[in-house]
Amino acid sequence: MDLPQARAALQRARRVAVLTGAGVSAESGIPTFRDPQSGHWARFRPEDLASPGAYARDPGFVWEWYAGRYRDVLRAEPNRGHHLLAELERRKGADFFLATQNVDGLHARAGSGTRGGTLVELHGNLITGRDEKTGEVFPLPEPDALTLPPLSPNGHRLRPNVVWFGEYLPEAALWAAQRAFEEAEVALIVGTSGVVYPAAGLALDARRSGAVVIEVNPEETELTPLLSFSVRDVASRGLAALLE
Ligand code: BJW
Repeated sequence: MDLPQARAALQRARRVAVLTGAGVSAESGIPTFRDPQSGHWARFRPEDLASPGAYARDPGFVWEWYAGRYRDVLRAEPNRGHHLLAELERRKGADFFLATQNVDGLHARAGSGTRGGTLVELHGNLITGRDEKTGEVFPLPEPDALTLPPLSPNGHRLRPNVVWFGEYLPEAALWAAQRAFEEAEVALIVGTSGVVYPAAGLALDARRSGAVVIEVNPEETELTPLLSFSVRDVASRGLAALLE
């Protein structure tokens, strides 16, 4: 498959499913996880921060990291890649499904999920916290008013409302995504290294069900050999090449 064929398949498709990862937000200035220079995991070990064990050992340290990232994402703006995906949703309507692994809320701020299709956050988000005892989700106070650890209106401690290693993804979101990727005619896999499961498995579900699966990523990934076609470019330009 070549670029004109990939573009034509996307244009023709009624049902489109998209999986995004940290690379989509790189052009908004948000670090990815696994970039060897600027990625989060270049500075920290995942098990020291993004795991239930780390939080149990040192909730203050873990909260400091999440509060800093919360501040950073509120200062960031959605980029052209986010906006192009919102535009694709407008074109496809109810048959458009976007599953993001990102916790930065930038797809929602670009309008995804409000143009007739569906947006799900597979790994939660940075702008809410979850009551440690009841599981209820609450918006976090503005960064300037945030004291750590934040407390829920019930007086219990809030934990970051994200999915750590070894934790289950939100069930309804994952099921809806699995169904959308199995039913999609075209799936786009944008800005993810494709190493974290079950999210990465969505690309494989779609491929197994016969979809055309197109990757947009400046680098080769673990998924590349299994997909139909790869646009080797950053999200903004790669998506523009497919959509415009
Ligand atoms: C650009 C770009 C530009 C740069 N434009 N692109 C099956 C097989 C093997 C392991 C497992 C398995 N099933 C489950 C597991 C275990 C584990 C896992 O997958 N481990 C692997 C790493 C080995 N998964 C889990 O634990 C999951 N839970 C689960 O499976 O529950 C069931 C269970 C329960 C109990 C026991 C066992 C199973 C949960 C995973 C949660 C992941 N959480 C994190 C942190 C979220 C909170 C936070 O933000 O702090 O999610 S980890 C981190 O990785 C984050 C991301 O969402 C996720 C994916 O990363 P992403 O987005 O792909 O970023 P990068 O940095 O990896 O890649 C960026 C890409 O962008 C690169 O390719 C660049 O080239 C590209 N790029 N600039 C476009 N401008």
